[in-house]
Amino acid sequence: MGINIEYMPFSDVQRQPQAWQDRVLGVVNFGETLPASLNQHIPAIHLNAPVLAGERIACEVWLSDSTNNSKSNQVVNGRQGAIQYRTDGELLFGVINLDELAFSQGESENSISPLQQATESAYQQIFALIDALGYPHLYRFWNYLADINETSHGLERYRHFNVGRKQVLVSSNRMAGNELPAACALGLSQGPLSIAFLVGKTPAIAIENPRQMKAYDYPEQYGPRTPSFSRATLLNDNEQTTLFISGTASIVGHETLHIDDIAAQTRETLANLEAVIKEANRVSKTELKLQDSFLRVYIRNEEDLAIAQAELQEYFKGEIKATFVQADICRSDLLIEIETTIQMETQ
Ligand code: 3EB
Repeated sequence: MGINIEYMPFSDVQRQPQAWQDRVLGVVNFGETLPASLNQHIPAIHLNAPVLAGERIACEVWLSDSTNNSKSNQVVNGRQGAIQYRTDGELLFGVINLDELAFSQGESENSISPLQQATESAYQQIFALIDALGYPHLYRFWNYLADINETSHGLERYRHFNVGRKQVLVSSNRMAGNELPAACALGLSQGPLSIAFLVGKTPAIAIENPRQMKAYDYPEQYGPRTPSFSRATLLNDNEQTTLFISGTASIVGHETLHIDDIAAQTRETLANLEAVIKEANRVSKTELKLQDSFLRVYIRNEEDLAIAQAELQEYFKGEIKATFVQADICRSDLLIEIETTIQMETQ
């Protein structure tokens, strides 16, 4: 068993042979134009965000690894409520899109915000599904919502999202221990609450970053409920180690460093990525490297692109494999956030 990740233009997904498409668990795609119809059974989230560079690899495809036939891994399609998913006997990839408007009925001054309700509904549906199907372990969650830094109902929308997410994690007993997934949470200019998730039957190991406070321990200045995610999760099987690294930014301890300085935020983010990889290697006795991995780089302001690219070129000393996407980072003083997944074969 295992998992493969491929990066390509979305239009190439449909051009792949049927046998390849049958192995796809799910798709995370960026771009301003909604692609024409995909194989309707493939779970996909399309994030309506401008791709500033790296368009040719803006679609991330998660595949069930068929090279290992120690277990039968027929990919099966499913739908439950608003969730569309695929499973392969070991992994489950799902997507859910919820329109906040559906939660705005009967709204009053002191009612729970539609975004918090939508978040609770999404996470409740996800956990009900994965617990019922027996894929209870959380590896990686992608969260996208409109206007993440705007205030409504007296609170920043990212914080409404955090309240809803944590509420459901607590009530499903997932805040105890180190069960939290790697994650990202980004703001787009419009669109529904869109969540993709990768979960499975085997427990993952939660990895924290020694340079950073655990996000779920952040002080209250960042909101009434803490952001519930691990800095990374590590998944081991016999053949393969996969490190899912959360959105990583210029935060040391709990504080944002280098306000208004894109170059310095980029360097600090790279230092944080190095630190979390080093910690994962220490824990799992692996030699995972940032070099050669595919990066997704979220940039708040398009005009910062060239400086961020220059810093990354300097660090990687050569061609970088990165998709740069314009999106709002969940703290308004963060200008850049980088996420990646690193894999290596274990002999
Ligand atoms: C941070 O380190 C930056 O709320 O799921 C990064 C990754 C961030 C995931 C989330 C937030 C999330 O706090 C923001």
